[in-house]
Amino acid sequence: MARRALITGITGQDGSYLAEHLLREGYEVWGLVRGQANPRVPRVRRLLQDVRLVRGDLLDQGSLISAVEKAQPDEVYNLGAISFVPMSWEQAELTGEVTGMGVLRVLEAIRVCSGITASRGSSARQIRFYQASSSEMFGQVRETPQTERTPFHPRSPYGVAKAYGHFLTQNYRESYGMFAVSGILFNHESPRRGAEFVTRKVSLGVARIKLGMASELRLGNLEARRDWGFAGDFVRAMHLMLSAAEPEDYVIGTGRTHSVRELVEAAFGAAGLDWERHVVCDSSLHRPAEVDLLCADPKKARTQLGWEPTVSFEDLVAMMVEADLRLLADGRDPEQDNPSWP
Ligand code: NDP
Ligand code: GDR
Repeated sequence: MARRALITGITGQDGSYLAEHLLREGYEVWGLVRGQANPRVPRVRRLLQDVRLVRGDLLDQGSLISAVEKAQPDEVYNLGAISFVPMSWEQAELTGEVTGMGVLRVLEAIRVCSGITASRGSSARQIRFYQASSSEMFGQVRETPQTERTPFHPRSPYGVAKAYGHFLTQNYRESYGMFAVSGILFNHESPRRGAEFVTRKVSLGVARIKLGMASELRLGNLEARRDWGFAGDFVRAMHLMLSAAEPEDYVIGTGRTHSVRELVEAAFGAAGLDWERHVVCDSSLHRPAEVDLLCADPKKARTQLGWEPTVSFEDLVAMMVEADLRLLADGRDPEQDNPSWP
């Protein structure tokens, strides 16, 4: 029998790459989709044809129990979240409910469906659980690079909600003996990245300027530094964590850090443009509290899981710029369509 995986956040960047990876590994893949007429659902149905969809919402406990009962998964990957950091100041309560309490609801759905209680631990056929934790939990970093042991100091309601989900996952592992792990993933990008995140905003901006559709690109803090990797590499790490002999948390990143300014230089350079003629710094895009520097130490993942990133920062930026040039040149809508979906 094929192993079965249930993915929340199937309509997002990571959900699509993870689904493709698990299908290649021979899994039966289920994806949780929400809403009455979610515009991203037809795209998933069209492009990830072998994925089975089940309705549910991270805000609704009963729907998650029903989804687990229906999919009967061996593995659950909780990727669903409000994931855009600036939105978490505007809708802090909703972010807490979806990104934080949503983790509790998925864990409870697994616990209830598995018949686990405080006095009766997990059964032989355990549902393994992966939580999408984030380097945003490190926030104002206490040390560089950041490891699994670096203390958290989140700087946004999003980071705080992720820290709650992280500790809760650890707590369910310790309280109930569940195989529940968190991947502390640093920024990872691709041509499928949402247009609100800085890498995709820049690659789309470069493509629009190159094709004469725009003349400027407005950005916020150019000095922030991030450890940017390729999403396709990072989803492999999620699967490796759930395939390991013991449930443990891992930092996943490349170990290299670049500023937003360096990202901009690389992206404009990839299209043969001079960024200083087009980029406008807009202080209204600065955040109430910024995360200045993130850089992973992925040694544990390398030595225990054998995980390595394969795409460099320079190749990632070039890949995204080329994909957006093709997308816009074909007259397609970046909000609806995506060049490298299968
Ligand atoms: P996206 O923003 O692309 O996707 C978020 C997903 O969450 C979407 O599928 C969205 O579905 C779903 N979602 C939102 N609200 C709900 C809800 N109430 N119930 C069910 N699903 C919901 O994120 P990514 O793919 O980039 O990231 C995946 C996960 O990894 C997220 O949890 C993110 O916080 C985390 N993460 C991401 C990193 C990155 O660099 N990409 C780094 C570290 C962590 P819908 O279409 O219905 O809106
Ligand atoms: P981040 O990603 O907040 O790190 O969260 P984002 O790409 O939004 O910002 C990265 C850095 O770029 C700076 N920046 C801008 N950001 C955006 N979005 N738009 C701009 O115009 C702009 N100008 C400068 C930001 O200030 C910031 O310092 C991502 C998300 O995927 C989270 O869900 C995930 O947990 C973390 O990565 C790890």
